[in-house]
Amino acid sequence: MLKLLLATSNPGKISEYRVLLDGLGYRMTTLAEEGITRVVPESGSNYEENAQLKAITYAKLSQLITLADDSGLEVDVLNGEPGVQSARFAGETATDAEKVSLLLAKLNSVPWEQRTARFKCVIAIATPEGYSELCYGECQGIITTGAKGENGFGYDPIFFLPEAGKTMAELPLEIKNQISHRARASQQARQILQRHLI
Ligand code: ITT
Repeated sequence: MLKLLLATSNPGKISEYRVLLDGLGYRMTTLAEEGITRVVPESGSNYEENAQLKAITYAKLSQLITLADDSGLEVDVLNGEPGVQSARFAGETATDAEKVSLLLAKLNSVPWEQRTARFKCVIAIATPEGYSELCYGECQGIITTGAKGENGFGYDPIFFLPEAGKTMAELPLEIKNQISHRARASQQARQILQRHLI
C-alpha cells in the first residue's frame, strides 16, 4: 500500500486527517514514525507559501507523497489577525490556553455582533519530485467571550458555530470533520490523492 506522509507536528491535525483521508488506499504515516526531526520554518507570507514549503521539503526528505496544511483563524475586528501567525500569536512556545487568553483579552468589550471570524485551511500535496497542488477550506463562526468544550485543539474552545449552537470544542470529532475548514479542504485533497494512486 502506498504511504502518505502527514507532515505536521500538531497531534490534533494528525487525528483529524487520519479520519478525513481514510479509505483512500494509502497507509498514513507521520514525521515521528518516519524519524524525521527537521523543523521547516514557516517563513512564507501566506498560508499557500507555508503549506507548499512544508509539503515540498518533507516530500523530498521522505521520498513519499506528502500532505501539509497551513491554517489559521482570522478575526474581522482585528483586520484578519492572528491569521497566518495563529500558531505563534502569543509567542513561539505559548500553549493553546495562552493563545486563547490573549485573543479574548484583545476582544474584551467588543460586542457579539462584531466578533465574526473564520478558520482557513490550505492543504498542499507534494510529490518527492517537487510537484505540488493546493486545496482550500473555510469555516465561519463567532469568537465567544469565554472558553467552552474539551475537544479539538487551538482556538476551538472559543470558536462558536451559530448553526450548531456550540463551540467547535463542544462538538465530537465526527461532527467537526463534517463542517470544518480542514474537512472542506480535505474533500479536494481526496480527489488529488485518488489521482496519484492511478
Ligand atoms: P504544523 O505546522 O506542524 O502543521 P501548527 O500547529 O504549527 O502545526 P499551523 O502553522 O498551520 O500549524 O498553525 C495553525 C494554528 O492555527 C494552530 O496552531 C492553531 O492554533 C490554529 N488552528 C488551525 N486549525 C485549527 C483548528 O481546526 N482548530 C483550532 N485552531 C486551529
